[in-house]
Amino acid sequence: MEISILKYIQKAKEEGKKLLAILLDPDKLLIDEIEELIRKINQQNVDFIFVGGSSVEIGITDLFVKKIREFSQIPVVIFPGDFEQITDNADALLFLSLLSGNNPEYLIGQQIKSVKKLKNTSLEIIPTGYILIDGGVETAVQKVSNTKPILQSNIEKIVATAIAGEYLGKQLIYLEAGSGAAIPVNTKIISSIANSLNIPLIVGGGIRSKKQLEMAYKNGADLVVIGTAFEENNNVLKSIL
Ligand code: 1GP
Repeated sequence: MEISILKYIQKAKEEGKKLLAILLDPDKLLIDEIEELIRKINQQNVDFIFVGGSSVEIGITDLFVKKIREFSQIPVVIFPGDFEQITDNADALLFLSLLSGNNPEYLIGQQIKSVKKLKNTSLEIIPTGYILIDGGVETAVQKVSNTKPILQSNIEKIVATAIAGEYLGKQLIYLEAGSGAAIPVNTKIISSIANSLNIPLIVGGGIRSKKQLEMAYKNGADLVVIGTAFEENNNVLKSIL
């Protein structure tokens, strides 16, 4: 990619071009499955491959990224559940801070631990405010981060959290219903946040159908992340894109 990944996302937002990332979670996939999955991804209009999970064993994310690189030119972005998942072999890192939930370990603790790894990195580091929304089931991120998601009915708090993220200098806001959410982030929340923010908005968690994808875009998501639907059916992109 000639420009940075953040610039690419910002430019897409300006131009109204909607972006898609496929999440490959090393917690849920085997390394031997990667080649086949990447071939499917390469056939579709996918902008980024996100790699990360809530509790990936040390060293595994790096192996996944290297394997993905063997088969794809699509930029790889680390979406880590903890600092150990960070690998220089990717293009960029979503430097997440879990703004919902009030657990200092995920607000700033993990970020401090990551500094040693990042000092001489070639990774593009993208400051990202991460907001966990109730998706109707207890998700891995909720368990691992030991935080409570914000209820979807509490739009005011969700919007204020996103705006506070922008004021703090985050370059992206990631609205997360959690992997495998039963209920994706509702369109009213997406539109309320999109109307209040100047920075790009990522939406993920529980998006499984063409209609849900289109509604997320239509209401202001700049980038949508799909993981579980693709894991469950590797041909899903054909029907939803
Ligand atoms: C999870 O937002 C991502 O962190 C994607 O969610 O797996 O439900 O698509 P799904």
